[in-house]
Amino acid sequence: RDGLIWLDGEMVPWREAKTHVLTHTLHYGLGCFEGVRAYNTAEGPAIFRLQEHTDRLFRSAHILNMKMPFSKDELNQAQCAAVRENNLDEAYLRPMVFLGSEGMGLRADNLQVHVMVAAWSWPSYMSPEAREQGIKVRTSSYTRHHVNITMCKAKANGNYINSMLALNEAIASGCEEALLLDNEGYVAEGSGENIFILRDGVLHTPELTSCLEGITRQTIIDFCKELGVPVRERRITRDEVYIADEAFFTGTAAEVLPIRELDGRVIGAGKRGPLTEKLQAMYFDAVKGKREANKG
Ligand code: AKG
Repeated sequence: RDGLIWLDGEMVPWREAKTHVLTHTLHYGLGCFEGVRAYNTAEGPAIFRLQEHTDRLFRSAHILNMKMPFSKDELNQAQCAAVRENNLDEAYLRPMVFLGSEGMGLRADNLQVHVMVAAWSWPSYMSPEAREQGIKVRTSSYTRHHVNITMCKAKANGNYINSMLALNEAIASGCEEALLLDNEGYVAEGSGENIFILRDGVLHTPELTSCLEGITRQTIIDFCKELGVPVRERRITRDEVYIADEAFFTGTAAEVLPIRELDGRVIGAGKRGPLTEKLQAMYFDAVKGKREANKG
């Protein structure tokens, strides 16, 4: 790949944006990141909800006790520069905060904190067919984060080990995504997505206990307020997903993704439902700058 990556305040060629094999985060996983998207709008590429993503990255670093060596403004500018200087119209951005290679062992107080922002073209996480027809999901045999094991309010690198175990298990069993339950057995989220279910005109989503404070999740809640669709944040059981009228995942990478089947049970009509379709359309209008929601 060619292009430039923002690393610790400078743009460096893609191939030279390297880190040492003794990088602390590579060994122990303490670090945090964001997934951000830029969409092409009438005024050129615009980063969707840039400030919200930067704010969450700083909250994650605070939770993990990593002292950010840059300001929020600098991080915003770095993300804009990563899109602009790589001449991208549409891009996926990956800011990441990680610890240096000054020492091994679990003590992290004397290690340098590094920050990088990469941007590349990642048009869709799922096929256009999946966006329309929905995906097949299985309930994972792995449990989602307990609030006092990994910190769910941080988008921490290490949290994604659990996600990858679950996703790879789901793929190995012929599904496209995993649904993870929390340590009490209630629905938490997908491997990298929040979940919503519609039942009798009310949209339900798990409360923010064992799932990420998703920025796309919040965007969907805001759209529902506009549409007059009631949203309840509460505990959901897996069998409620089986009997939902519609179900979908949300995330920066996955965008708005219908779920057509969970554990072999067809959900609703077994394809994208009308509310999912409406919210998907609102989402794509918003990210493409046709709606107020695009603050990027
Ligand atoms: C995103 O939605 O951007 C995420 O960070 C989820 C993880 C991934 O799919 O890379």
